[in-house]
Formats: sequence, structure tokens, C-alpha cells
Amino acid sequence: MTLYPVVVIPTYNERENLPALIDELLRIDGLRMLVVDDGSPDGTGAEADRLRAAYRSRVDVLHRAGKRGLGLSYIDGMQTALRTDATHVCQMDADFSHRPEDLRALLAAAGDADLVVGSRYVPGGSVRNWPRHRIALSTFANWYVRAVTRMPLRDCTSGFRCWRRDLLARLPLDRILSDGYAFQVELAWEARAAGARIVEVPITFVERRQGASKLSGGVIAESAILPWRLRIRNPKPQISHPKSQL
Ligand SMILES: Nc1nc2c(ncn2[C@@H]2O[C@H](COP(=O)(O)OP(=O)(O)OP(=O)(O)O)[C@@H](O)[C@H]2O)c(=O)[nH]1
Ligand SMILES: [Mg+2]
Repeated sequence: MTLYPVVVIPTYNERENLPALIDELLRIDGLRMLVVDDGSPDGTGAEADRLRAAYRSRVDVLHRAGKRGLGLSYIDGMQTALRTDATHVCQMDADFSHRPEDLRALLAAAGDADLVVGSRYVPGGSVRNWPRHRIALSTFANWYVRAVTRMPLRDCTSGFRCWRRDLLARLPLDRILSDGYAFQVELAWEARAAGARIVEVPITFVERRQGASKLSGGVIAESAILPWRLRIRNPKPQISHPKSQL
């Protein structure tokens, strides 16, 4: 099966990371990139424009006015990607926490799945350079989401994913409420409710090389509330596709 993947990369102050990331991603045959920049004060948007000019057919840029959040950036980027002939739409951070070599593994698994999730918490997956409190928070968050929603995903908050276009096009992207990590949980929930075949592949998540983290108290509070909202929205999630590996 021939894949025509587009990787949506949201950026906020990633000028130091973006050129090297795109350089590495360009080595993957046929891969195209869509950078979604929220008017980064550090000039990431201008850097992205320069890269678009250099790699015209493979790099595109969506400029949004001001910092309006990761979730909305992804929705904008996904809807833009769905207007192209892409067969797959991937999500990836710009800060090298998601390794380009792991994207190859996601793409390799994409032929047999509607959604491939890059997972830190399946055998072979790992987290590198995270302080103990970040590992504890992430482990707890995943346990909590699974306990409340009963979603059988080991890494519900992972933002490293590859979607089959048809599945993504069927999801109610306009109805998604949440932002940070909760955005990832909400979209996974919708995928499952749509009966998607979801596969997790192991990744090594590496703490960012450059720039500052945007994790905040608000992001954590949102993640605490969302699983309950999902449970109320759809108390009886549909049985997932019989071929699901979950
Ligand atoms: N367009 C856009 N991108 C964002 C926004 N917030 C974060 N990002 C990008 O989303 C990706 C993930 O954000 P990070 O700051 O790494 O957040 P994180 O991974 O939760 O936190 P760390 O683990 O500390 O890196 C990065 O590529 C960011 O540049 C935003 O409001 N708008
Ligand atoms: Mg990060």
C-alpha cells in the first residue's frame, strides 16, 4: 500500500528545533509537512516560511494569529491536511520529544490500522530524561483516564500518532472541546467510539532539547475533568472493531 502522509507539526517558539527536525523528516520518502504556527514571538513562523520556500512541494505552513492552543492548532492543521490528497495525517511535536525514526515505525504500522499511537507504555516503549515527577504525573494521568473512560489504550495522552484519512474525516473535529493532553484523550475516545482499529507501537519519548515546556496547571486541570465529560457524553462506548488489537 502506498502512503501519502502529511505530518502536522504545531509550533510555539520552536525556531531552534524546526530546521533540524524538517531536515530529518525530509529523509523519509514522500513525507510532507504542515507546520501550524501560532505567531511565535521567537520568529518560528518566519523560519517556517523560509523552509517552505526551500522545500516548496513538501513543506507548508499555516499561520494563526496569536497563541490559541495546541488543540485548535491541530484541528486547523488536520482540516487543512484533509483538503489535500493525503492518505494519512500524522501528529508530531516539534521539540524532538518524538523521534523521526519512530515516525517510520508508526508509518510502517499504518497499513493495518485506522489509528497508530506512538506509545511510551507498551513493551519496548520508554521515556528518556524526564524527571521522576513528570513520569509519575504521566503514569497517573494514563491510569486515571483508563479508569474513568475504560479506554484500553496504554498511552492515551500521547501526541505522536498517525491517522488514516478516512477515519479522521469521519470524526467530529468541530465538536472537540479540549486542548493540551486532554485533546489527545478526547480524539482517541472519538476514534474508539467510531469503531477504529487502534494499534500502539513503542516509541522512545525524549525530553525536549531546546526551549521551554508549556505544561501548566490549567492543562492538568483540564485533563482531570475531561474523562468524566467523555463518560457523560457517551456512557456506553461502542464495541471497537473486532480486528482491534486493543
Ligand atoms: N501552534 C501551537 N503550538 C503549540 C502550542 N503550545 C504548544 N505547542 C507546540 O506543541 C508541541 C508540544 O508542546 P510542548 O511545549 O513540547 O509541550 P509538552 O510536550 O506538553 O511539554 P514538554 O514535555 O515540557 O516538552 C510543540 O511542538 C510546541 O511547540 C500552541 O498554543 N500553539
Ligand atoms: Mg514537548
